Amino acid sequence: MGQRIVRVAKKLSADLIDELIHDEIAVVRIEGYYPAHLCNLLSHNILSSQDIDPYTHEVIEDEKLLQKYFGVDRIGIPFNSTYNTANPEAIHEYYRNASVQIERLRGYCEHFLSPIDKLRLELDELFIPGATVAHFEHKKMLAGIVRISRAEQSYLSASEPHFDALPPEYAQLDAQLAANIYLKVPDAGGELEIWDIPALTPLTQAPEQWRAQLPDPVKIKPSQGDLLIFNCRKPHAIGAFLGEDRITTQMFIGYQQEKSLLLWN
Ligand SMILES: O=C(O)CCC(=O)C(=O)O
Repeated sequence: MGQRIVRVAKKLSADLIDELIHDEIAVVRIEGYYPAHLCNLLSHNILSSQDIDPYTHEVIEDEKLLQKYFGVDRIGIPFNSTYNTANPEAIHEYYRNASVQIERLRGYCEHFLSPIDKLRLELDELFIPGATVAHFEHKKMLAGIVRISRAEQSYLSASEPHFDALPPEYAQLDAQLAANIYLKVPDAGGELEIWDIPALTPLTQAPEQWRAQLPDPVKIKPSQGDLLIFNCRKPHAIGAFLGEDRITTQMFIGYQQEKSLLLWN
């Protein structure tokens, strides 16, 4: 397994998006997508925020959908945190928070173009028939969450791979990608690890000790300002790291044939 599935480019293009969607490559890396001085401004404002909460991923265990914490914190509510909760308010809170978080991220950028807004515009300009913030239940979704990982807990994300796949009751997607822009990166470790096996279908139960059963992963060490877009239905993990916090801003990109790309968290 080599670096064949990682395409490195200076700019995003329609061809790169097509190659990702059709699983010809698993990862696109756009180097220096967002300038270092704006990454620093954003990171500073993010770390001063009062709105940081734990980020959980949905996993299936014994046919039950559970939320698991992998040592990543967040600003903004991910839709997946509303899937399996006894709290009927959770979904309403998600929708209420969506526009608040979009504006909050813009506020952190102090009115420079945010990395998520830049990506939203480029996806819309490049991809025929465009890209739009999703509305799975006739309400606009969030697009642009902040994810913060700290060195002390980074082993949690590293220990087991996970995958992200929207349940089909919200939208029947033909492919799901994740876009991450790296605002702050640790010196040692913190690679994105991705396993180039066929994309998993939504609601698949990942085996226990999954990492031990998978082939060697492809490892990509992002630099500050890089954009990585990858097929997030393939197992992936964040390598453990030392030193500084690791901060990204992230959104999912859903593909349905002949329709606009759907953007959400
Ligand atoms: O932070 C990363 O490198 C990957 C984040 C991730 O797991 C995702 O976007 O699904």
